[in-house]
This record gives sequence, structure tokens and C-alpha cells, in this order.
Amino acid sequence: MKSEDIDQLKDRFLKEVKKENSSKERKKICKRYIEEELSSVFCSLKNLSGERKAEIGKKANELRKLISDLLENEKEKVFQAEKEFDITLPGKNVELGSIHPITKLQKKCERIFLRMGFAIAEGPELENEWYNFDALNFEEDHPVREMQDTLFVKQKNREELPSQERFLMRTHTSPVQVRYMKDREPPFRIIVPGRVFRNEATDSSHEINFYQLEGLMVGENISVANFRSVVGYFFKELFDADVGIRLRPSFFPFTEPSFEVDVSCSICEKKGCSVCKKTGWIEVMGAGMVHPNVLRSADVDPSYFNGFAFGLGIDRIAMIKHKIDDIRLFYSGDLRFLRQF
Ligand code: FA5
Repeated sequence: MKSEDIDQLKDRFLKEVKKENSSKERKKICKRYIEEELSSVFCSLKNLSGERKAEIGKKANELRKLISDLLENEKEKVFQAEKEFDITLPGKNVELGSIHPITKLQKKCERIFLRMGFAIAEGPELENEWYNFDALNFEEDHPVREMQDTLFVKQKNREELPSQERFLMRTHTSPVQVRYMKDREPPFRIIVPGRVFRNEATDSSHEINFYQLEGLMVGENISVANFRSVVGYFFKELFDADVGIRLRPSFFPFTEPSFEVDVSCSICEKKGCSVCKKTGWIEVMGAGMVHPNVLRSADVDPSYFNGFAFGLGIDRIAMIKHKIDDIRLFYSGDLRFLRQF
């Protein structure tokens, strides 16, 4: 080793640090030169004769001091930068999102039913035909099974598959009735909030994707009066007022008798508008006494147990509650709309 080798090492080092803009990288270079390059120089000193050892050792020490000072200087710069940070400056604005009005309402509905002793159950959005239709007593040729109403999943040789293996996007939350009852013993008191899908033309009160809240109460000697009382309490709590409720006879294959529940239209105060189709009433749920065949599908003996079920349209309730005249606004992603909740 010659004294010029140390000069060359110094040149190489200075070139490298000058090229680097980031303080972090400059610190890395300094450390590398001290820990690798210079330490191998110091190691090889022992093989040198006295005079050269002293000359090269001195130069190497000078170079180490230069690099260490630079390293200290870089550390100081970072420290100064941190010290100069003004803690009195206003913070950066973090844009917070908010909970969607439908989710907010769903949570509110859940809280009311929880107070009445209902439990919350869930089921899959991708459902099979057996749970969505067969188990709920739908006839093989029921019109809702048509492509116009239901979003079916494309499957190879679909027609040949059993209904348990034919998939669709659930058209309602009712399949969870059977899913829930199947492995449990009555009595049951559950609600099932969730997203459902229908293949329909949209308008101000119909969406292709919307939310329902299913209710199911099964036990001994349950009556329509019990149902009327539960929904009466629910709507009173939800609207914080006595809204008008009316039950109309209807038909669902999975309930007998069946009814449609309407609440008075708060958007037009019953004067008639496009949402209530000029009737002053908005249909918000389908309901009825659970059909014995549904109980049988779930292995519940209908000679001992009976009950009621209902399916509430959460979007429709949100429209009434917030006086919104078009359901499509909920799914428009328009922040001007969403920021109002
Ligand atoms: C049903 O879906 C039944 N499963 C409800 C039910 C459950 C009946 C249990 C009996 C026992 P229906 O298709 O009527 O029923 O829908 C229920 C509610 O969902 C309606 O009252 C309405 O509030 C809402 N709804 C229906 N279609 C749409 C749509 N396209 N967009 C928004 N909300 C809808």
C-alpha cells in the first residue's frame, strides 16, 4: 500500500458524496467508507514497515476524521430540520369519509330490533335456487324465476344441475329464514339485513340493487296481532312519531296469509307524488305468517310451531325518512348528495 492509494480513496469518496442529493444516502456512503474501506486500510497497516506505517496511518486517520465530521454534519442537518419544524402551523387537512345513509339507517333499524330481543343473522348474496325459491315454496314455474326478474349466474349445463347448485344473486333476504332455522331449535327471533338484486327497469322507487331487512319470529301461538305490535313499535321508534301504517292483503308463496305493509307518504304529506304514485302511501314491506311448507323445508314441525316473517325495503324507508324523491341518488356516488347525511 502506498500513500497515493489513500489520496485516491479520498477522491473517490468526495466524488460519491458530492453526487448524492439525499442526506440519508450521504450518511450511508460515509458509514460504508468508515466501516468497510478504511477499516481494511487499518487492517493492512500491520504488514507495513515503521516509516510507511506512520505516513499511511496518519493519512488514513485524517481521512477518517474528514468522513466522521461529514457524517456528524449530516446528522446535525436532520436534527436542525426537525428543530425548525413549527408545531404551531395548522395541520394538514385529512378528508374523512362518512357512513352511507343506507348503512346508517340499517344500523338504526338493527338497534330497534335488538331492543325487542331480536338477534342479527346473515346469509350469502350469491345464493342457490333451492334457498332462494324451492325452500320458500315457490312453484317451479313462478314468474319471478324468469330471467326478467332474477340475475342468474351463467353456468355450464345449468339446466342439468340440481337447484342447490344453480346460483343466482339473491332476490330477497328471505332465503336466510330457512338457512337460519335449519340447524337450530325454535323459538327464533331474528332480523337479516342485507343487499339484494333484481333484474328490473329502474325508476324513482326501484333499483336493481337495494337493501332489505328480513324479520322472522317463530315459536308457539304467534299471531298477526304480535306482528302488528312489533312493526308498530318499530315504525314509532324509527320515525319518532306516529306514522300511518296499513296492511293490505297480498300474496307470497312463503307466507299464508300474506300482506303488504304501507306507511303514509311523508314526502308529499299524503297529497300524492311520484314516489307514492299519487296514492299517499308507500309500500315498505311484504309480510305474512310463515307458510308450513317453509317450516318443513327448515325441519321445523308446523304442528307445534308457527310465526311471522317480513321483508322491509331499507332504501324506501330512507327515502321517506329523509324526504328523498329518487332512490337512484343513493347509488349515484354524488358527494353533494352524500355530504348531507
Ligand atoms: C319480498 O322481497 C319478500 N321477500 C318480503 C317478505 C318477507 C314477504 C317475508 C313475506 C315474508 P317484495 O318483493 O315486496 O317482497 O319486496 C319487499 C320490499 O323491498 C318492498 O316492500 C320494497 O320496500 C322493497 N323493494 C322491492 N323491490 C325494490 C326495488 N326494486 N328497489 C327498491 N326497493 C324495493
